[in-house]
Order: sequence, then structure tokens, then C-alpha cells
Amino acid sequence: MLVRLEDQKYLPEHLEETGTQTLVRPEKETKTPAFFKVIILNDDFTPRDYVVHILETFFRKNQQEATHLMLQVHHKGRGVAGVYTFEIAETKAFQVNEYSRKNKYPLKCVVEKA
Ligand code: TYC
Repeated sequence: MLVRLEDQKYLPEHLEETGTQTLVRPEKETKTPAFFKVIILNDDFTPRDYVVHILETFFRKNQQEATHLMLQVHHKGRGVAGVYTFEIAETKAFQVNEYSRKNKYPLKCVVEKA
């Protein structure tokens, strides 16, 4: 995109006083936020009820949704627990992994770009 000189909002404030300055403009006027999946992984030891509890508590699933997703993960190996902006996805994955570690279950979540 070309910046026209008359686009005053892109000009540095004190151009007149300081002489030459590098003109910096944003890549995009508005940036759409990137989204990230929180993936829940299967393992052989975490109890099914505990996974349902995690999906209800951290990912706001109802009991039917949580049970359905837990069984999908159990059979397929992984599943999408939720999609969020980067910070929220990282926080959810960290919270679930810490909570499970404290409860001595090997349940793990990972974050992937949506
Ligand atoms: N495979 C586990 C079992 O048989 C249940 C389970 C489901 C574990 C989903 C983790 O993300 C998971 N007890």
C-alpha cells in the first residue's frame, strides 16, 4: 500500500523540527486476531470421568458434550477442546496440565495454530 503525503496520520509529529525521519506505518489498518486450538491428548491412565470433569470445568462443555468429546479423544488420540486467542489458549493448556500434574494424572493439552 502506498502512503500519500497528505495522509497526515502517517506522518511523524515533529517532522518540521527534526528534519529527516523514517516514516513508519502499520502493516494493516486493523488486524484480525489469530486463533489457536487447545488440543486434548489421549493417554492410557487418566480416568474417563476426570477428563469429562476437565472439559466441563475448563472448557465450559455440558455433560453430554464433554462425554462425547472424551470418547472421541479416547478412540482417535486427540481432539479440540476449544479455540481461543493465543494468551487464552496458552493459559487454558497450562492450567489443565498443572491441575492434572497436581492430581497425578498424565493428561496433557497442547496448543496449535487454528
Ligand atoms: N484413555 C483413557 C482411559 O481409557 C481415557 C482418556 C480419554 C484419557 C481422553 C485422556 O484425553 C483423554 N482411561
